[in-house]
Amino acid sequence: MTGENTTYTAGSALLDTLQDFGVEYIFANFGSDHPGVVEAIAFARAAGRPIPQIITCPNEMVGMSAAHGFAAATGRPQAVLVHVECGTQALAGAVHNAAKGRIPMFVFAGASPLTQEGELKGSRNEFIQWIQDVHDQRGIVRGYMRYEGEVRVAAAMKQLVARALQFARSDPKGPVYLIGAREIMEAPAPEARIDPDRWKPVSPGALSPENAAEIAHALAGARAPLVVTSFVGRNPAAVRELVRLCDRLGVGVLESVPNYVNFPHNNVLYQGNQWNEPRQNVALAEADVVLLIDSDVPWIPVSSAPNDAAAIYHIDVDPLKMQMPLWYISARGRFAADARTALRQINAELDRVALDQPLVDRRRARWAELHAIRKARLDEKERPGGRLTGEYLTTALRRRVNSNTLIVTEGISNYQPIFDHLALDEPGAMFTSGGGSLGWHGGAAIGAKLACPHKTVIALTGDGSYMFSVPSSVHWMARRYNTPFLTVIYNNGGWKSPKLSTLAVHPDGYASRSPDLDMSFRPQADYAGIAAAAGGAYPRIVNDIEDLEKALDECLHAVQVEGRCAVLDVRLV
Ligand SMILES: Cc1ncc(C[n+]2csc(CCOP(=O)(O)OP(=O)(O)O)c2C)c(N)n1
Ligand SMILES: [Mg+2]
Repeated sequence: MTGENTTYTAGSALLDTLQDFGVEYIFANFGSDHPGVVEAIAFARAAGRPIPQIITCPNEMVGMSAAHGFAAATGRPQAVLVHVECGTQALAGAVHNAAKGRIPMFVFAGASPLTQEGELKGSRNEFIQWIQDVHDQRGIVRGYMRYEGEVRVAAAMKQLVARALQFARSDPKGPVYLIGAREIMEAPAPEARIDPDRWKPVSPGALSPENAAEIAHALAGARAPLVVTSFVGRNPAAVRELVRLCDRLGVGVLESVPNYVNFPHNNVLYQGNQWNEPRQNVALAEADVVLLIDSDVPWIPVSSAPNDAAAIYHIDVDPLKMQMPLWYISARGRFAADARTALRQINAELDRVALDQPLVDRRRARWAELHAIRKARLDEKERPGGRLTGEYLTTALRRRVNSNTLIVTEGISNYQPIFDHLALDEPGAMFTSGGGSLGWHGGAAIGAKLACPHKTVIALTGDGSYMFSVPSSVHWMARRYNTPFLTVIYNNGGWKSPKLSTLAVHPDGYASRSPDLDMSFRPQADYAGIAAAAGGAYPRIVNDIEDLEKALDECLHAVQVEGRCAVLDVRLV
């Protein structure tokens, strides 16, 4: 090869380093800042050099949510490429979701050229490059990134990418952000590769032996020991240790705002999941020792809290919650440790302890009793011939879920019915965004399907969250990249949650008597039709309960047999 195409630039260095670190996809939205990268991609392809696959993302939030879904399903960080400060802003709430959900990923944005009179290759030649020049592009996302920086010389590109990925993969994991101006991306860079083995993430933190013993003894001697968790299920190996611990000791498990499947829901020790219910949780009230492990919101004190005498032990890779201005629980001990490592240590400690078996049996019997009461309550809501509720819809879905199903949920006011009535046992079978910025599920489903092409991916969403998700971009991408999945819309006619929020604060105010709180979506859009138009999805609306089963089967047929997306819009009562 000859001419300028032979130049190995910072753009090439970026691609090669991502490739060497095992990044499989770059979710990309290009602009005038990217000639160096676009040329480097074409150069690598022409030269037969492997680089990550480029996924064209018409919308940045969808792209970043896809990287999120991929990493949540696999633990493997992917890359997102966006256009200067505009594209960074268009990442929108996906930045929040990745940060709060502790999802590793690498985000790269170009920056406006640094020169304006042709001094360097890449110098300004388009009007927009003055308009997009801002003082603090990185400041847009600084509050959310585990690491952010600027590539100031091409020679530093590989080390900066490696360093950013080291942060992303070390606890607490999360997104990282790098920028590079146009001239930097065009500048020649050294071709020498970096050895990813020398840039491994920090090893998981452990308990001290004394702390492991203290927690093991507290649990072993408790009257009613309870684990509270939200995301221990992020690592299925940690769930196995948790099940072992709870089974041997008779410890109950309460999920609070779960982001993953943290404990088998059909184990008699399982005590349900807690969200915004404005009442005291029974298991939490009964517990005398609480092991809080991997949770950002273990309870909501004004509604539900452990009793004052309970001894609380808190294990988290970040027990200080360094990104949260206000966070406190009255714990007896706080320990910065990885959940799986800590649970394994506690289990090892228990191997040396003689257990009081009658005490273990009594505890187990009490948790089993509460489990059965809860189960009976749930069964009641599943009766055939009932109304078309979120509970009923989820139960119909459960009958079609198996070990080959992967669910992403943005069910919002139906989060709890979804977790309750899917009653999943397998860690990894379902996850949420872990954050609160709506519109995540569509992109996440694409990423999950790229990660697990042989699984049936199902995205559950509220109607509002469906509209937030930029379904036109989602379904264009799903067809273009052959990632068929089923979307089920829990359609309650608009935004129910802000209405519930208002009524919780003003139960008898004007709003409680108002017929219209400006949160209704009537007249409704043809949600499924949007997906059909954008990506050839199979569209289906269910108004009547009798149509539900057949519609679900037909949608799954479209996904599993025809290989196209399906959108099932279920109008709930
Ligand atoms: C990006 C973003 N905008 C606004 C909100 C505030 N918000 C929280 S829940 C909700 C309603 C979501 O509607 P839908 O998905 O239909 O769920 P529902 O509450 O009706 O079950 C809104 C607007 C948010 N969390 N994120
Ligand atoms: Mg809704």
